[in-house]
Amino acid sequence: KSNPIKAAAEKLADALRDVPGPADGIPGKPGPETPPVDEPTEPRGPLPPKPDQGSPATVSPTGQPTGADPGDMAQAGSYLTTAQGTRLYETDKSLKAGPRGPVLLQDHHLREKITHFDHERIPERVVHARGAAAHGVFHGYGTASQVTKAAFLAKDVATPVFVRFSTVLGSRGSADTVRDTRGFATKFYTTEGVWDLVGNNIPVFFIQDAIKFPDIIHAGKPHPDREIPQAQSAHDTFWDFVSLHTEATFHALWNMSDRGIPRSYRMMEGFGVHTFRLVNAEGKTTLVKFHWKPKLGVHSMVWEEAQIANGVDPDFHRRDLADAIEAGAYPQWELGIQTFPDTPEQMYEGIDLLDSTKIVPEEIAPVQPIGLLTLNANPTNFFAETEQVAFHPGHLVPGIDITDDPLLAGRLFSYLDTQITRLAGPNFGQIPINRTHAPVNDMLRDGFHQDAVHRGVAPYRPNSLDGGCPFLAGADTGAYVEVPVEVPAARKVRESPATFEDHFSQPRLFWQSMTDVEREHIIAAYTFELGKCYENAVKERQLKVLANIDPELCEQVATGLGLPVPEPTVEPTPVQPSPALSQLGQSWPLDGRIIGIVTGGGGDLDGVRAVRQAVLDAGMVPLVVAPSGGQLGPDADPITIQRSFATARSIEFDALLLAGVPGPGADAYGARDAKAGDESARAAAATDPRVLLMLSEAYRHGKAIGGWADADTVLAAAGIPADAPGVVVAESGDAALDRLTELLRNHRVWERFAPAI
Ligand code: HDE
Repeated sequence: KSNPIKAAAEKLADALRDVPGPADGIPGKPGPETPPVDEPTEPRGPLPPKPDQGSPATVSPTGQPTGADPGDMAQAGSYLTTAQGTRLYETDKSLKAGPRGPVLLQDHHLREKITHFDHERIPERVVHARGAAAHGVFHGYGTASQVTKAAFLAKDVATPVFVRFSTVLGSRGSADTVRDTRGFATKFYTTEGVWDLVGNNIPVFFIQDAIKFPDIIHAGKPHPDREIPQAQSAHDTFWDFVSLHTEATFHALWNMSDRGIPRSYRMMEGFGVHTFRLVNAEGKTTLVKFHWKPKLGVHSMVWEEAQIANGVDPDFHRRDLADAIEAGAYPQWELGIQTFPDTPEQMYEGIDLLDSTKIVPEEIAPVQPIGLLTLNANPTNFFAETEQVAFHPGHLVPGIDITDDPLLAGRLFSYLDTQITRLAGPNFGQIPINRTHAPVNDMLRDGFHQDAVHRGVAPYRPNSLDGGCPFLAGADTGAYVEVPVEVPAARKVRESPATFEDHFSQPRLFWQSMTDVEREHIIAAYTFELGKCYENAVKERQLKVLANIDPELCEQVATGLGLPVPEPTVEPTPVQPSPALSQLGQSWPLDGRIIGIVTGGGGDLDGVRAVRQAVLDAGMVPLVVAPSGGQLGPDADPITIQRSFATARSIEFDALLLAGVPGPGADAYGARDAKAGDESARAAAATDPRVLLMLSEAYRHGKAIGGWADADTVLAAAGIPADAPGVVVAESGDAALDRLTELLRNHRVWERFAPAI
């Protein structure tokens, strides 16, 4: 008697024999019947916009033309409708039983409107919650083709990108200019799939093993009882952890240096931190570290400036990025790699390449440029793009592979995991900003927020019912094939390599690479941060850590804290300084730098006009500051005032130009403070106290100050010697600007900062 199950199995086996044979999971080895390379389906295109709900074009806050067609605005359709498209006749009043009666539960529009609003927010990122982003393009130089087969790095290939910068510790609404690490995450929409380079502006990390991530973040975030302080490391729990966990020493030192308070996202370096493994067309592998080098140089704020900015303009970095892009000052970075031979030890010149608390100095492994990133468009909608973008170090393309860095291993798990909560389910890859530009042909199905309408009946392999599709690729048809790295036989242990135990030689190297003024800033930063701690035990323990970095650093901070100077506990090994780590000593382009042109409203308006044009011609941004808003000069040829004395503050400007400050408006403010017969009071009376504050801050913060006409009177009133470093009073606005521009190329007038040691 025939067995029906056996008969069915034989029938299935017959059917499968006819299915074109894929490579069947043997990496790099296409099967004999591999189908043609043509993709079986079209790439997933963007969803069509809903009727009357196209994406709104960017609206310029400064009224610059954006080319936006009013018909494109989400708000511009002819009639207001419900989410279901039913037209509405009223949206301001609920449905009631009579004008004074109770609101009726049956008001479907009220319920829909409020319910949707109730669910507008999604959880913020558990770290890096505060960010700003931009679109751009990446051009490969082709110089990496020797070491990687990644198609987007080939010469002249242009790849769209989306970059999100962020702080780490603060909530979504926290201030931008806090002392913190900055995220620098880039999504490359390559033809071979998405590659995410999820990096930071600091090349090392607090921990060597991902299992410590919840610890460092719990220590850095606000205290769980009162939820303070927000977006700061200057508190007991952070320094408690860092002082106990000395592998965090180097990252904390970078944070205490000027790198912790960047002037702009446009002026930061970026680092992939971990060592990655590249593989070329011949299968040869190379270990690399990724670097982003900003064309504008690496620049920072000074601490007082950053603190003022937190209050005066908490969106300082977000605004700076958006304004620069809108003004056409497109920020650019070169992507570079340090390359190391892929030896079994994975060491370079004694430095463990799997230890993310170590750098490889550029002097011993130069950064070789491999492409250029240009950010040239602001996001259209913050939520849709900046908030919903999902980066993941495991988004890799052929030619780029990972190493066994234990910090990276945990990240490869964490990003997808957290995004499933943050973006409510596993389908966030379908959100427009996250969509790959390569064809998608997966067998992932269903789940929350599934937007695709998948056809067919066989989302599984092997299948015969949907023609056996889709097939597997091989290495020669673009498959991502992991490098078959040897894994040495080993015992299963919870241990780190012995090389991970050196926590102080690289902090020492960093300290010794700093100039005097940078060291002064570091001392001030530790003194401030530890001074904000309450527990003496924490401060004393951190001073012991500093003693192991440098005795002078430790002594200065201890003096500032009023605590005894401890002895080092570790025998210092000699280190070779790395001048590349210093931010000083070079001259840089000035694109998008902001010059405040301060005028009392009277005086040399033609000079103001000329200098404003000269600033624009130099690719910088002039902001005219006057006693009140509105315009200066005749209606026929007005000068628009961008900032009044009430809205201007020094932190917004990279340099100041004084164009005849004492004027009718200024007198009105200053006169009340004048005392008869007092020379300096008379001078102060000629000038608004807010201008004097602006000048003294700019002076303290090492900013170039120039002027013409009666600028020296104003400077004298502010207590600034006209012959002080970086102060120029010239015959005309143009002459003053010329000299100011030269000073600005060094970012700050460094001579103004007294060396502490
Ligand atoms: Fe992240 N990190 N991270 N991180 N990280 C996240 O992913 C994590 C680390 C970095 O603009 C989270 O989607 C672990 C190093 C950036 O959307 C989360 C560890 C570096 C961003 C996460 C690290 C980074 C994140 C939170 C220790 C530099 C913002 C939200 C092993 C190389 C990306 C999210 C954006 C975000 C985990 C350490 C960079 C929780 C477990 C080292 C730039 O998944």
